[in-house]
Amino acid sequence: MSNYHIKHLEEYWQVYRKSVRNPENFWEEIAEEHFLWRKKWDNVLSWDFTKPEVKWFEGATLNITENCLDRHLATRANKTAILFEPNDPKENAQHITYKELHQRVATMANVLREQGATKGDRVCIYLPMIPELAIAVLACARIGAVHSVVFAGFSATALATRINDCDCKIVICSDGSFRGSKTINLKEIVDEALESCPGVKTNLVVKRTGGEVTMKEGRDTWLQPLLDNADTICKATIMDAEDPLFILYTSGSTGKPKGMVHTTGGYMVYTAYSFKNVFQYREDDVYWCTADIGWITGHSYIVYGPLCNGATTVMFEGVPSYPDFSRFWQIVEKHKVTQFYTAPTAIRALAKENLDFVEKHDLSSIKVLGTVGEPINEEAWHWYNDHVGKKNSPIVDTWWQTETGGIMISPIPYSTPTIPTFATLPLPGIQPALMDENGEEMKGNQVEGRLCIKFPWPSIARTIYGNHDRYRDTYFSAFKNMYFTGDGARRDAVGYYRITGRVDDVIIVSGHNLGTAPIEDAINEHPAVAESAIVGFPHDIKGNALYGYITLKETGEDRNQDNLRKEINQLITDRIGPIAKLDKIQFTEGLPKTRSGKIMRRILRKIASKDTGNLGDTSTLLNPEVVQNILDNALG
Ligand code: 6R9
Repeated sequence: MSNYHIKHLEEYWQVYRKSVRNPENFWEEIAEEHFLWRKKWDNVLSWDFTKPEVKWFEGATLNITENCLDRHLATRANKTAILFEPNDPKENAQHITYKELHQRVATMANVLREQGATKGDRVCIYLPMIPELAIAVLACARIGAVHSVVFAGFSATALATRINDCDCKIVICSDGSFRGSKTINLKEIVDEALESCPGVKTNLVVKRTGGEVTMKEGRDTWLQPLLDNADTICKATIMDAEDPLFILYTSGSTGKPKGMVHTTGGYMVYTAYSFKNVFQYREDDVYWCTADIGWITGHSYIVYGPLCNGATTVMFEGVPSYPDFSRFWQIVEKHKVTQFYTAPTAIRALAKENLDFVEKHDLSSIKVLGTVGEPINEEAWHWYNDHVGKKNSPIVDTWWQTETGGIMISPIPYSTPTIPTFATLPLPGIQPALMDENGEEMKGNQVEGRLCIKFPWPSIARTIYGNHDRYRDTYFSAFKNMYFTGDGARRDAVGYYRITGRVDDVIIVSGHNLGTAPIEDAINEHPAVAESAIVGFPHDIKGNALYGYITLKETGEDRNQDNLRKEINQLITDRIGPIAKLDKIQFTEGLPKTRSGKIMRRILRKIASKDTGNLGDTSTLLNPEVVQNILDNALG
């Protein structure tokens, strides 16, 4: 069908206009022709952004793994589904065919069933980037259990919070993980987390590193012996289109992480459709997304989107710098990767290294390059375009969010002209709006405002687990009848979108969303700390890094500031993870506050960014004198 695979700009516009004129018809046609449903829907869409409530394909039943696996068996049984590239280049890559993947998923699903998991139960997955991670995700989906994958770089405290928030009874983890030259004892982190998770009855452990672990009697079980004894056929549990498929946590600007809930039917249709179009995926391609499955990018564009299309999807366990900075390019050459999807922070890190690392590899297989996670700066864009794409492969700058489930604004390669730093045009079915400060939509071009979406799309998250009020307050209350993204954007003279960055207290560091509040909470736990405020400042590689302004309690005792800095960063590492560590810590006499007691982050942001020419009016502050003191002692 023509509107599944867009081939030129004219066609894009035709499809786009159709998708906006009649969204229900548009998505119904796609859902009908390209997926396997056990039963078709009674109603394509019902929605109300004030409640908010969105339902796609109501009444339909399906199992997403039948779409990712079973239906490919007739034509693609021996095609590689997952191409696993280990951390150590000396270890062999694994080509897992659709037939084998189908079997391994079924086997793991049977183990989960034996352990008592049933439809609707939450299962926490804390695994490195090894095949078992994708298999565990799909095994949950097979039996209708809701997976909650927690990125295996999160600390024990962060893991425990996520396990408890959605009340997981089963955890799947590994003994350890390999990352570059390091071996990390993940099991130890899980043990610590589970001390504060009384609800967890079963912890299934995958053996990866062979490192020493302690197994807690009655709770911890090695997975492999269970797999060896399980049946390799597993009947899929039939799910309603609106049954939850997974929960994935994302940072908010305040409070605890938000467990975004995605449902089955709409998520499947949208991720498969967007995957095929944004990457112009063709049958013999080898597609590689370097994200971790612990993030939404990995869920949608390593696992579900590619597998729904019968694609070969690469899973890489390691890091771009090991054994040296040519690792990515060596893998591209080795497996003849055709689509390569990564984050600006990785591009910037690689661009800093000797060009030789890129140039010594044959990258001619590449047809499409992608970026995601944060705004890409012009320099990084050009480096990617010149040295990886050889000016010959379009770059898709894909803007989207954990909450949106799939890519929202992106060029269609070989159709949409690309412009550095522009995500360009909305995908079919996506209706963006830019809002001004008075809550009015800004029509026409050459405008800049807050980015909202005014009509539901199939993969929008349906709620925050256990807190629908927070879902409404966060996304649907800033602007009437709109989904508010938290980002700012500009629409240029021809209608292309450029994302300008977050307009709330979320800071994106190396592509990871970090809320300021949880980091400040961690810092404030330190007995010497009175108060703290975190802001982002531009960083060559990470995009943003964190700058902390910290006031200490007046105890009369003189603490060594370097030791304090170390202790504070250790606290952050323990509570959240090393990704949230502060690059700079300035001890201050006070924090600038408004008369209502709110910290004026705007001023702190400017000082951290060395943009001190115009701090704006500080005279209305409660304590204007602290500003000069902070300026005098600002860190270079
Ligand atoms: C997919 C993902 C979402 C936030 C989002 C925005 C930023 C993502 C971007 C981008 C500019 C892009 N973001 N892609 N900003 N250009 N191409 O990253 O999800 O981790 O939830 O982050 O990331 O600020 O609001 P998530």
